[in-house]
Amino acid sequence: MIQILDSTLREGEQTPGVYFAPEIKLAIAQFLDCIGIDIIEAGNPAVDREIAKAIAHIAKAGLKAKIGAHSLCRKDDVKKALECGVNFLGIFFSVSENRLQQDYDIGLEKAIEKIVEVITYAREQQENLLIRYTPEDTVRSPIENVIAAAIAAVKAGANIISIADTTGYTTPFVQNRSIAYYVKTLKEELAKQQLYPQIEIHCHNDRGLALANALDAYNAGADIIDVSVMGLGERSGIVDLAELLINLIDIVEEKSAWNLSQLKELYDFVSEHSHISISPHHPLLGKNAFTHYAGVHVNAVAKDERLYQSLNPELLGIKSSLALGMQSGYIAVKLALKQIGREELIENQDLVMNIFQEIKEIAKRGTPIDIEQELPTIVEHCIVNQRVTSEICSV
Ligand code: HCA
Ligand code: CU
Repeated sequence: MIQILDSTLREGEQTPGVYFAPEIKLAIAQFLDCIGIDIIEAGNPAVDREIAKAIAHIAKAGLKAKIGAHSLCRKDDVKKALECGVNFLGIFFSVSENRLQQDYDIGLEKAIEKIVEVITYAREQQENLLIRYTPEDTVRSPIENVIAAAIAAVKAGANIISIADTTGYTTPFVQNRSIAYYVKTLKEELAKQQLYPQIEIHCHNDRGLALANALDAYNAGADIIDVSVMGLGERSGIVDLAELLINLIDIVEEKSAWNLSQLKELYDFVSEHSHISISPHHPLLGKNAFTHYAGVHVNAVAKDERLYQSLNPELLGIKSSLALGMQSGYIAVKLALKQIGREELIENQDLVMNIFQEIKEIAKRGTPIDIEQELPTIVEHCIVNQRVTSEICSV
């Protein structure tokens, strides 16, 4: 069964401007646990003392999920991470030629020595620790370097190797540039050495392909997929948790693995505390995700929602809705009147037509018309107008 690692608290907090206070982090972790997330990457304790404390707090909260810390490939940092009481540790160190030369100024051999030294140290500290090694920027690194580093890391005690598409470079179907190629090659090469670590993937969204790449990797046999709430993360972020789960439930065998009904509350909570709004057309959780608007659509869904919905919003505890505006048909006005409890007006054809015309005029301001807030006023206005018109006519 595929496992999900959520990194809202680590990668997500690397979104410019985002800061989650420790109690907010704990609440997010509790939501994630409730949804059925397997691993919660809670932060890098070396960044700040407060982050270390928040991780320790989450690690003690008695959640079912594994709680992870992120760490540079340094013994000191690993020590700090383990002091937080985590049962998962992610260590990253790139073996790309550019990084080795321009940043670290060492050769591959030295790099591998360092990786082995730090992983061995972590393993010595904690026998049952899940250790992940990530050759950062994996997919722009020579595959031979990645294989050599991965073999050495697993021999030193790593349980998981993560393929990081750090810059959102991969693209499905392109030979040697797809994440699937990395998943398959790494699995094959490690198996040749009788090594069978789990393979994780971490896809950035720079080209808008994070989700497509994650599904490509799943198809190629990845064991763990990294996500974050709202896809938060550096630059364009990573795979969006809700978008991944809704796609996986159609293809994984154990369909009841995740409790999707918690997603809406979690997304609203993270949106509020990250001060980043959820775009109206965000799949599943955007305001418009289950809202029908144009006349033809509304007429059809009034008979059966499935005519314009392939997803059931009830899975998320959401109800589908209706929007009013320039594209609306006459039927939408009747349905909206029902919605605000003015069903008795539906028989008044002239009034409904007037409301319909007024809605079209208001729509020209170019912002949504709120049915609950605005329609009652529009209705009253049209009733008054109708009365005045009929009085003038009767004089
Ligand atoms: C980072 C980079 C990282 C690391 C992923 C990992 C990436 O922000 O430190 O350690 O598995 O995208 O490569 O997020
Ligand atoms: Cu990343």
